[in-house]
Order: sequence, then structure tokens, then C-alpha cells
Amino acid sequence: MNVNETAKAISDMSIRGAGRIARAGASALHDFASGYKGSDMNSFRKDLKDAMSMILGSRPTAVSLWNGVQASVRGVDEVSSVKDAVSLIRSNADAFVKASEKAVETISRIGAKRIRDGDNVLTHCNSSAAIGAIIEAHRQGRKIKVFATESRPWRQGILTVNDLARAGVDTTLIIDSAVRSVMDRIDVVMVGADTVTAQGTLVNKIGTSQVALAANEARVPFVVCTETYKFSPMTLFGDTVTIEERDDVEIVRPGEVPSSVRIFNPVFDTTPAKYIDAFVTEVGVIHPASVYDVIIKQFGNKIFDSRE
Ligand code: RUB
Repeated sequence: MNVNETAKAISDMSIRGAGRIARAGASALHDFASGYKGSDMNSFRKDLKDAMSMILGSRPTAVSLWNGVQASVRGVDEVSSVKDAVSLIRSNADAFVKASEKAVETISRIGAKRIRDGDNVLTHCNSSAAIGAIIEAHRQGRKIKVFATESRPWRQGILTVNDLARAGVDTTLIIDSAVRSVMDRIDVVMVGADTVTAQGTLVNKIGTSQVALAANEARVPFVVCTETYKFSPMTLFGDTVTIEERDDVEIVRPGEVPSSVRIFNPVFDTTPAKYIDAFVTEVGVIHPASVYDVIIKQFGNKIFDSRE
């Protein structure tokens, strides 16, 4: 898929979920490089910058997209020919996609250990990392029941219950406002992440923080399954995470409410570190206070102090 098509598919949510959009962004840069015709390095750099901006502009919240794009172009500044730049981007992007898929597999294996035989698990939205862990626990023979929220307004919960039912998991769909009602039956909450800040704050699908509050009040462990490329290096430097707001029409039909009524449709929310028991990552299970160290270790001298 070319850069324009990918950016459009990400912004209209045909491709969605933080891991998937990161892989799509990297793959689009791979295809951009593969199809590049010119040989002038200055033009290449400019065209690459435009391609990167287009991909990065497609959804603002998930840092996975930024990290996937940065990983794909790493080292390009140091090469002097288009041929070398093309081959570098192709191999970087391939490596990112492969590592990203491998990370989800590892997280599934590690995360499954947090689910015991007989557990009732609650999940929110549609996270491939969280679903991977749940399905792995089921595959290993643990008898589990899963409650999945509908996740208004896009109803990603429908995808989740389909994924789980297809894998043979005992699955119950609930509306978002039923979370508190079922919480006393839940043994562990497992969700994914769009972005994790250096301070251990989780940014994930709108409603996640309410789930975390309800879990905290009921003393239910709240576990986040996340690849480390969802950790945000720029939050080390004080950058805040932009919370995407989407169109009114996702919430109300035209004419359904008076035009004087304002509609607020934030897509993600933030859950403070104190409500999070563990981040399950491909480098192991870590406490929110350790996110900072992992960012330093993973990104090292490649840390950028802004998105530019
Ligand atoms: C999806 C969402 C998911 C995370 C993690 O939101 O909030 O929990 O992206 O998903 P949207 P994954 O549907 O708006 O993209 O674990 O698959 O990366």
C-alpha cells in the first residue's frame, strides 16, 4: 500500500490498533523506498520527509506510529546515495515489522502467566497484545471466562468477542457502562496501550481509565500488555500526548440533538501509573516506575527531544 493509501486507511480506521498502525506505517515507508525512481539524494530526503509527515499526521495519539516510522528511517541521514537509503529503509522497515510481530507473541506468552485457571478476565476495546495473552492462557488449557466491553462509539469490542470466540474462549460482551457491575466477578483486567509515558501513565482507548478506577476500587489487578515501542521517548522531555478527538457523527446522527448541543468525542484517555499493577512487555513484566529505565535502555542515544 502506498503512503497516501496507508495514511487514509489509518485515519479512517480501516487500519487501527497501535501495533497494526505502526506496522502499516513502516510497511508504507518500505514501499515508498522500493518504488522510488529518482537518484538525487536531496529530492529523496525531501520526498521521504513528506512521506513521513503524511504517515505521522494520520493519527496523533499512538507513539507506536512515530517509533515505527523512526525505526524505519534510522541511519538514512548517514548514507549518501538513494540506492543505499532505499536498501536501508527496506531492511529497517522489515526488521521493525518482524520484531513487532515477535513482540506480540512474546507478550502473549508472558501475559498468559498472569491468568490463572478459573479466572474471569475483563478486557476493553480491541488490543492484539491483550487478546494474544488471553488466547494463549486458553490454549494452555486454563478454564477462563472473558468479559469484553463494547467500546463505544466504534464498537471494537465486537472485533474482540469475534477474536475470542473464534479461538474457543468463553466470552461475554458487555456495554461499557456495565464494567462496574461485573467487576466483583473479575480476577484480572487486561488491556493494551496506545502510548505509555516515561512516568508510567497509560494512554489507551477512551474508558480505560474508568475500568482502571473500578478495578482499583474492587482490588482487581490491572495489567497492560504493551510492546516497548509504545513507550514514548518524547515524554521524557516533557512533551504531552495529544488525545485524538473525532467527528460528532461517530456519536450522534444528523438532527438527533439540537445544534446548540456540543459534542465531545475524545478517542483515548489517560490512566495514572498508580492504577496500573504491571506492564507486560516483550522485555518482561515491569512496574510503571520502571518505564523510564526501559525507555533509556531501548532508545538510548536515539532519543529525540521533540517530534520534529
Ligand atoms: C485501539 C486501542 C487498543 C490499543 C492497543 O484503539 O485503544 O487498546 O491500540 O492495541 P483504536 P494493540 O481502535 O482507536 O485504534 O495491542 O492491538 O496494539
